[in-house]
Amino acid sequence: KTYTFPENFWWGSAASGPQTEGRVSNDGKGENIWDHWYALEPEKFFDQVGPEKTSQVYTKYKEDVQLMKETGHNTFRTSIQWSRLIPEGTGEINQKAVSFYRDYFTELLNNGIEPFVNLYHFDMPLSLQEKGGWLSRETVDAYVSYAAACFELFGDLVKKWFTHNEPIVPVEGGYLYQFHYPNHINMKEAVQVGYHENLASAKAIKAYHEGGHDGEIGIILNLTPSYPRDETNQDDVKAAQIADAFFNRSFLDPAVKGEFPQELIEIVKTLGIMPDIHEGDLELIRENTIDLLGINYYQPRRIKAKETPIDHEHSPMPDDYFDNYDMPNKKMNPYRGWEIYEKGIYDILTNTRENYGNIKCYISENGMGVEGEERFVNSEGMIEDDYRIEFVTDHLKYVHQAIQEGTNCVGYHMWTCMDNWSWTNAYKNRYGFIAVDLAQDGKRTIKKSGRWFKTVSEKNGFD
Ligand code: BGP
Repeated sequence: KTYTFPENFWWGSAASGPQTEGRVSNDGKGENIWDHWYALEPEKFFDQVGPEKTSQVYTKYKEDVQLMKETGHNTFRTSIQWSRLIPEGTGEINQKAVSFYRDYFTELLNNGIEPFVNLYHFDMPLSLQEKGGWLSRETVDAYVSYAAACFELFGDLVKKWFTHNEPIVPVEGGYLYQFHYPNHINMKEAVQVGYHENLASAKAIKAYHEGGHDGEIGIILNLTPSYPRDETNQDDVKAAQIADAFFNRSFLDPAVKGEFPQELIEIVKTLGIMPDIHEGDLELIRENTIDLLGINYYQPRRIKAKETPIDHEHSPMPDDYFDNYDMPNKKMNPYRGWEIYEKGIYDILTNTRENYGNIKCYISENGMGVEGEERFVNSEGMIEDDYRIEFVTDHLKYVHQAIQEGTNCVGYHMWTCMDNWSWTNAYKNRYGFIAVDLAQDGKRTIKKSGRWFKTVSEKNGFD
């Protein structure tokens, strides 16, 4: 069977500024929460490799763009680091950052690679976090000014914009489950943060559309389909729906439909933790929805009904409404501890077609992190990552099927282009098409998957 994708399909990969650029204070960059947290508690971070030592894209981007070309990229996503462009979060613009991003995006365009640019990838400028970060309405205003500055400064080069990458993750990591700074556990704060991220996104979309720019703007969401343990058990089904409302629909519904899910509003009201909503906010969210949806997919969620009744006496958590179900015999990526379930990508795409007006979308992240890839190096010095080729192929087959059935999916980006620094894993798990040797000043070598991806992109599919 031949799998051929629609004409002009976007083939490429995704990365982010904080994970790739490197060097905390280089050329006027301000501190963000990751620079700060690492300096404060380095023992929290795997191998004590911090965000300053990433893949050094800041100085190596020209070489990297050539490697993207050699691996068949026609598109590539990264993010602007807010703290590089506006070191204090508000106010003065760092002209060196303007030159860097303009040169980087121009280099991509000159090599036939369209830059997709995300505005926020978990990297709150420290000075804004000190005033409350996403808890504070001031941050929403600061973010909208930052977004508008980006559209003005780079809008001639960039035609695909995204307001956030995985906005649920700062909510979960920073305010519920303690894997992002500020490391709180507080459901009321979590709700306020999520609300402000949604509001900030809608306001940036409004600014983009009103600014008369000739591109598209969207949001990138990590969608985790929630499967009930037993589809015939109403309690399991209900629990899975609530998990879906918390983790997917909390951003998907406002982004595409302009409204929050009713179940979520009811829960938040019952708990007495409604966010601070100003007059006009909800209309603004309703009227400023996305043009384009980025879908990150790694793993599904397996859910069962709670065995103990909900107890609101202690501080509430989303998990008061469902339990995670440890399904036996599931396929796992042991290095990341994530389930591999390829059909999940098809279920997400079918859902966007059936329930979200078949919104234009693309797969903005999907990939496999593996530890110790050096052991797969062959005599020519190339990592033979057949498992990654298999992982991507298996997911692409389901993407292809969804497209055949009418889903408006226009591209696929793997996470990631070249091995990069990750939030709490540092360089433990490697995800790239291209290997980075930290011991040899970040020397790059294309892996087998990178060579394979070029053939896929050239043929616009595979056999
Ligand atoms: C996504 C993030 C990426 C990236 C990826 C891999 O959630 O958008 O930034 O890090 O996951 O996850 P990890 O690096 O945690 O293994």
